[in-house]
Amino acid sequence: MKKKEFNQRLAYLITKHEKLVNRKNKKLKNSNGIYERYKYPVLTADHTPLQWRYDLDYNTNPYLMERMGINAVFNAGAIELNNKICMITRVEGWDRKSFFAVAESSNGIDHFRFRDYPIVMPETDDPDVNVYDMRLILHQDGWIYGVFCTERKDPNAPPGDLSSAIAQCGIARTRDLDTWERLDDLKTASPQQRNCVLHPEFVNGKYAFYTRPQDDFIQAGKGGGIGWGLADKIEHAVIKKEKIIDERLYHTIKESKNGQGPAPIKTKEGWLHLAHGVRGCAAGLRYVLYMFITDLAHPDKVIKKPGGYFLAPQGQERIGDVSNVVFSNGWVARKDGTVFIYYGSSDTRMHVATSTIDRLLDYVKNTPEDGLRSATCVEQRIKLIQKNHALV
Ligand code: M1P
Repeated sequence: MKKKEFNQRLAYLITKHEKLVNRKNKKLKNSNGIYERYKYPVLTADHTPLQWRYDLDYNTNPYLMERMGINAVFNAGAIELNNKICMITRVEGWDRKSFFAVAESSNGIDHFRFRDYPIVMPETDDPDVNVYDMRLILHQDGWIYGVFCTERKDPNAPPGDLSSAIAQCGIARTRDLDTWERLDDLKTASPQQRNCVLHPEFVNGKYAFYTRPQDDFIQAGKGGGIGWGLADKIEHAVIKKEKIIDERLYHTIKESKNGQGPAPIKTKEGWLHLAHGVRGCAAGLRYVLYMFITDLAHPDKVIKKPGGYFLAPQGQERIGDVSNVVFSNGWVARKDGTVFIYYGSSDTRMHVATSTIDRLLDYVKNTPEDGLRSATCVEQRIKLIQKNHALV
């Protein structure tokens, strides 16, 4: 490629990238009353800076090739910091390795821009092979914690098995999202842990964790459910006793597995939780989001759990690297009561939905629980229909 052509292509790439990052998002009109969805994803692989993907030097990359492409940007933790909504995204390179990177926006629905460099996450003595799905928690102790999944090859996998992995909960802390102090991984009795989340407040003077014990990397086995346990300290966190507070259930949206989403939001009426539920079907696993609320004084006690899903993949959200998936590990409640719900779709991109604390409380308090049987569900629906017929 001639230098002139190189420069023209580079100018085109820069303009295209800036246009994408500066694109205004549009609230969709067909809301279900619980939240609003938006027309465009808030982050995609194409939002990552060109400097991360291209070698921009004509001498070493005369064809202006994408040297180190990005495959996907998804499953982001979120926090409000210095009047900005910050997401720590799971960025996955063409080489299938995930890493963390901060993207920020002033309004939370568009103009998300990545900081110049990805996060350099320190390792423990047992290096991570892959890290992903960070939950961001501003804890009562003053630190911002990043709690994430760290994955390593299963040392006991039979020869030839290059897929078996061990997932555990990595813990790191920061003040600015740039510089991180890595702590020991969480210790529990479970062979596999994913979707672990630190509760934002001390409980009985201890650090409290939501966990997801599993027998196997993919399958819950005899395990599964959203677990709960306390650790005396965060520096070398150990959970000696783990109990299930939200179990998997037959013929529900969380039949195969489930997991806590972001850290719960504190409200006057309890802790609002967002989680994901998984069921198997002929098309594979289907991931949807659901909500529940726990007691203010006892965050491990579920007081209301609406039946069914809160948000399921729709339209283009249904298609991606791992199709039929929505997954959330980040949301932000603003002082004015607005809630930004961030969710990844099909392990490919990030979206936002907006709601308010009042609406979400109404949803969790007044949506009937899962009837668990067709007959009970029809009863619930007939009650609603009769009530409506009396009105109109
Ligand atoms: O591929 C779907 C999701 O699978 C995992 O979630 P879970 O542990 O509940 O099965 C995670 O790897 C998640 O990142 C991914 O979106």
